Amino acid sequence: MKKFLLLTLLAALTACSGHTIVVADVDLLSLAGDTAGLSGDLTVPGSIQVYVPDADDNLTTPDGGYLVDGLPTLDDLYGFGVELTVAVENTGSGPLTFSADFRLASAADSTNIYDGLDDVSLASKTITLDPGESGQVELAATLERGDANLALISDQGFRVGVSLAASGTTSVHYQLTAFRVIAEQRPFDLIPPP
Ligand SMILES: [Ca+2]
Ligand SMILES: [Ca+2]
Repeated sequence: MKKFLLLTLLAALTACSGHTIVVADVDLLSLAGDTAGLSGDLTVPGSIQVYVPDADDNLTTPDGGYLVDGLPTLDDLYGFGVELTVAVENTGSGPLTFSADFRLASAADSTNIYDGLDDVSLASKTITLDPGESGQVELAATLERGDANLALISDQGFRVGVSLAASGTTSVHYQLTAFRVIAEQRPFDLIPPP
């Protein structure tokens, strides 16, 4: 009877193994907190770069970003995805160039997820805005099974953040309006080895 139940369970899981289940679905906007710099105003007589979510009380210094942990132990992650949107308004009287660069880093990369060591850029985009003009930067990226960058994600978790760069002779208001990361696993892969 026990064997029958096990076989039934295996059959059921095998049948749905083409699907994935979400093991992490994180809305950074609700978790990062008010001090993380999710919105702000910058004056750009030249260029300025800020790092969001801020983890060391200084927006202009790179840091460890946001640590997503508490994941189930995973041998082989099936997929990872991020969606990030920054609303931008050129609030000054000169031209503005604004760019965003999303980073994924290992949980251990606690001091700088923007230096290319133990971290990677998964998506970046640049827009230009005339005085008074508004726009948005939308970033999206997915990693599928077998992608070497998935090695950054472990049972210790992973880190995420975005660097925002503004240049021109104006001022800018920015606000992150979406920041969601998803990690997926196939149900069959969650069965522990015998
Ligand atoms: Ca910082
Ligand atoms: Ca690093």
